Amino acid sequence: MTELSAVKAALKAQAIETPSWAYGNSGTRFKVFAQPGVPRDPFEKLDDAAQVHAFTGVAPTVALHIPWDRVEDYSALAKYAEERGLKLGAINSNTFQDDDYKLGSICHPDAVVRRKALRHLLECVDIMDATGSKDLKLWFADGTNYPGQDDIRERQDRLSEALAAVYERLGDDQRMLLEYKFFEPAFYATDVPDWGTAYAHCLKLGPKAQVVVDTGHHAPGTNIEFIVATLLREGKLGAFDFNSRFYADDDLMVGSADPFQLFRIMYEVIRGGGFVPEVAFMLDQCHNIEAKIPAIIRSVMNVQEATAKALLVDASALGAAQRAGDVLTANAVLMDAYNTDVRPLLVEVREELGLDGDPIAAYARSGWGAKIAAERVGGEQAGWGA
Ligand code: AOS
Ligand code: ZN
Ligand code: ZN
Repeated sequence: MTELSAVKAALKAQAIETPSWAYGNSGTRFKVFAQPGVPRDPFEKLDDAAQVHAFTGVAPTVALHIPWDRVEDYSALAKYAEERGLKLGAINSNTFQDDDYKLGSICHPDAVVRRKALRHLLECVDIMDATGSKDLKLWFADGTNYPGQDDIRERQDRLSEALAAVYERLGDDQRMLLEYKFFEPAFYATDVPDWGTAYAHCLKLGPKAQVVVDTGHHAPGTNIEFIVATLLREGKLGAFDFNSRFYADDDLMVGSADPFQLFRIMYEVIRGGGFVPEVAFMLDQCHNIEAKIPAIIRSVMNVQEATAKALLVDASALGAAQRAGDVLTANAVLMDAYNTDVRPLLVEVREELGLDGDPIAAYARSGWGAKIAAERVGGEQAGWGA
């Protein structure tokens, strides 16, 4: 059996990055339901993120999104984070909310638009220098809606050229993380649709380029853990954008739609040696109808539960059954771990960290939600679903 102390140590060492945009108002293209007390600026988003970290103990970094989190002085923002026990995490670029990007950004047919998009990406690296962020997370809305609209191959050339320019600009300890998505907002062809395309670009770029797996960006039925295993094997899995999907890029709380899938993914991460600190565990979610801070706390807990179950897989029993070709036993070993109620274990882990065993209840008791609802008037929208 896996040593319990090692499981606990791993759970204490896990770090889950929360996204600044999850704290702000968000919605679908039909409606944004504003919530009382949402942050009005990036500093208040950090105040809320500090609550998530305070109650879970495992959410010490916050991803920023430029321009949604644009501030005058990024070093001051980093200092503000540090004063609250946080660090600034990945910088997420945005080349999709400008009229110029109607036909794409770095893949656009017009070189003037491509240069504008590239300038933004390079500015994001400048911001990383100021914040101390290690990761530049790149998701491109680029693609085409109709066959023949643009040349698929030329768009790949443009993509490759821009990525190479960004790669050149990275410092020694900085990475670029390339995210793929098979559809939306483009509906015919996305320029980075799948892990194979992302992997091919990252391979060509070099060791500082790695792939992001957003769990919501796959066609139904895709075996995501196979992708995880393959990318890890090739040393190219940089990060996760965790969320849940039922139909498309639903951005629901991670582990809510399919906790078994999350467990299988975490098992492959651990099996492939990607656990702490190689692979960044980031959330990429929006909380459109539920209270945001408790939903983020819940999401962190869901990742912890899947991780705990994956850590509990009896590797030697599993290996023995696999080598013996004992299909049923091998499957049973995996399912035993998945079916373990790890909540008491996680209560122990939290108490050993000096935290309340029930972060949701502790947050509710803290009064933070009522305080921000009273103090903050006129919260801003995160950027989605305008
Ligand atoms: C978009 O679908 C992607 O998931 C992005 O990772 C992300 O949600 C966006 O860039 C917000 O920063
Ligand atoms: Zn994402
Ligand atoms: Zn997405």
